[in-house]
Amino acid sequence: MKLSRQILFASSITLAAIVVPHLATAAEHIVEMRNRDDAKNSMAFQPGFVKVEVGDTVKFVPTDKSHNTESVLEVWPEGVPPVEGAFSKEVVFTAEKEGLYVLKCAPHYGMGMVVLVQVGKPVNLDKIKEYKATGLAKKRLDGEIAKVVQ
Ligand SMILES: [Cu+2]
Repeated sequence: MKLSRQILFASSITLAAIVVPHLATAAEHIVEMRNRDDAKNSMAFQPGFVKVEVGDTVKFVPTDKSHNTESVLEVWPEGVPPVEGAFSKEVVFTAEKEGLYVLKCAPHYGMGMVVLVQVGKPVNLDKIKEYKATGLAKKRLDGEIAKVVQ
C-alpha cells in the first residue's frame, strides 16, 4: 500500500512536468523606454526586438520619463488583450499566443519609438511586413523585422 502511494505521487509529479512545462521555465524579459538607446538612436526601446516563449512576460520599464508603451492596434493579433501603458509607468505584456507583436510609445512613434516582440513562431510575419509604420518607425521596425527567428 505504501509503495503504491509513492508510485502514485511520483507519477503525478511527472505528469505535472509534462502538462505545464512552460510554467516551470517562464521568463521575465525587460525592455527599457529610453531617450537614447545603446546604438544612440533617440527615443527608443532597448532592446528594440525581443524573442520570448508562450508563458513569458515582457516588462516595459520607464528608465527615462515621459514615454509609454502601448499596442499598435493595426497589427495586433486578434483575441489578445492590448497593452495600454500610462506615461512614465511600467507595464507588463504577457505572451499568451504565438506571433509578432508591435508596440509603440505614443508621442514618439513618428520619431521611431517602436518595439517588436516575437512570441514563439512568427505566424503573422506577412501581415507585419505589409504594415506601414509611421514616420521613422517604418525604418526602425524593418530593422527589427530582420531579426525575427523562423
Ligand atoms: Cu517615448
